[in-house]
Amino acid sequence: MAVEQTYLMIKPDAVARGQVGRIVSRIEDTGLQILRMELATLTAQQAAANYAEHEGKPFYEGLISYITSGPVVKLLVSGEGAVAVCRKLMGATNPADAAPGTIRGDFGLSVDANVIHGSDSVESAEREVALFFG
Ligand code: IDP
Ligand code: MG
Repeated sequence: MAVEQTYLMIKPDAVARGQVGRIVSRIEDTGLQILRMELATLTAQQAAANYAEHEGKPFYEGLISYITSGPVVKLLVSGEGAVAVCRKLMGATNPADAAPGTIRGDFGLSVDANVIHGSDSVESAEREVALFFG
């Protein structure tokens, strides 16, 4: 495996519930390095660019309004196999299917309030890092 960068984002529901510290601890516990971390509210344009692959799906409009509904924590994370390590740490998209010990399994409420976003490939990570950290 190679050293990779990935983009993670703690979503508005988890920020509102005060779960940022515990989630960041889990990311640090992997041994990956946090290079940047920032609280911000996404613009509609950033949200649409991040979720372009889902445009037209029944949950798309709700997803855009949810992800722009309040502050998120944007993270740039680096290390060996960072993309896959973080996807494993996050757990399945639907918290009901996510294993205990994963972030979504332990903190997630529903498929639309599922706590955390993480890039799904090195290519997506490059695009998302450029989008959110320029
Ligand atoms: P991922 O976040 O695990 O990569 P994706 O399939 O890329 O999952 O979906 C992006 C986001 O869209 C999910 O994290 C979730 O917030 C939302 N989402 C996905 N599928 C559904 C659904 O069936 N209903 C509501 N929201 C969904
Ligand atoms: Mg995805």
